[in-house]
Amino acid sequence: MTILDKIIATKRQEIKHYTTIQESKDVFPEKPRLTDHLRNKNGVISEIKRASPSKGDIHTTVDIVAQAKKYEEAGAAAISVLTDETYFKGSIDDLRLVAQAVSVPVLCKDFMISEIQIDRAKQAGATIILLIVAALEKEELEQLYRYAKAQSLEILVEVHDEKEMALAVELGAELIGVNNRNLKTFEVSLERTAELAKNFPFNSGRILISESGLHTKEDAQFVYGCGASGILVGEALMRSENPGAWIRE
Ligand code: IGP
Repeated sequence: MTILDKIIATKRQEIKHYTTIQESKDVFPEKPRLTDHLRNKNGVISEIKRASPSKGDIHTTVDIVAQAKKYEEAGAAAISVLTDETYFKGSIDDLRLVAQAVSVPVLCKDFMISEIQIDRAKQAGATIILLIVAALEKEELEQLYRYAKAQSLEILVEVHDEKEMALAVELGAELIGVNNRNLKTFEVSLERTAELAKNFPFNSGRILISESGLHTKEDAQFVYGCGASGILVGEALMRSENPGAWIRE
């Protein structure tokens, strides 16, 4: 059993207890679309990541609102919030707090397998959701994609190889993320982005985002050089004394 299988099995149990609030009094500042931003210029999707199965605790006690504001002030294109509790020590309340505090697009980073998770993400103020191709059957992927689209959410479709990329393209995904980390083995290589950029349909208006394992300015330049318009960075920002400077560079 891979770690991804384990996470999905846990998720199936967790979602049985999920409920959505019918009427919410939460107020969220208006947010632009990430797709529009990245069509015009490159950008950093900055992540709030307290812990992970591959790295253990990263920064569990972080003041997430302060961290999110640092990201926003530095010009982050979007903020990603890990909401998985069991493996990443995040929560849907983390997402809500961030979405209330900032005016940049907010990505609910979780392992989506059911529509109720999409409802919850939206109610907590997310404007983007993640769909991981490796975690879903084709029919589930299509169904969740359609569902999120109907809610006017933006959808980041995450892939790791050519076969998954072909599925994402067929789906009509505009935001396609190449995860440099293999969620089954934890192996990280920026060559994933280089490889998958070779046949990427840039000319049909698709946007390539390089995710994970980016630690330095050189790493960022390497994947931008491959054609990525966006980068998704978690650990490096969470460990940085000055995440704003990292983003500005
Ligand atoms: C960030 P990193 O190596 O910068 O901390 O990675 C982000 O790409 C990573 O958290 C991630 C992720 C995921 C986490 C990418 N896809 C899917 C959980 C589920």
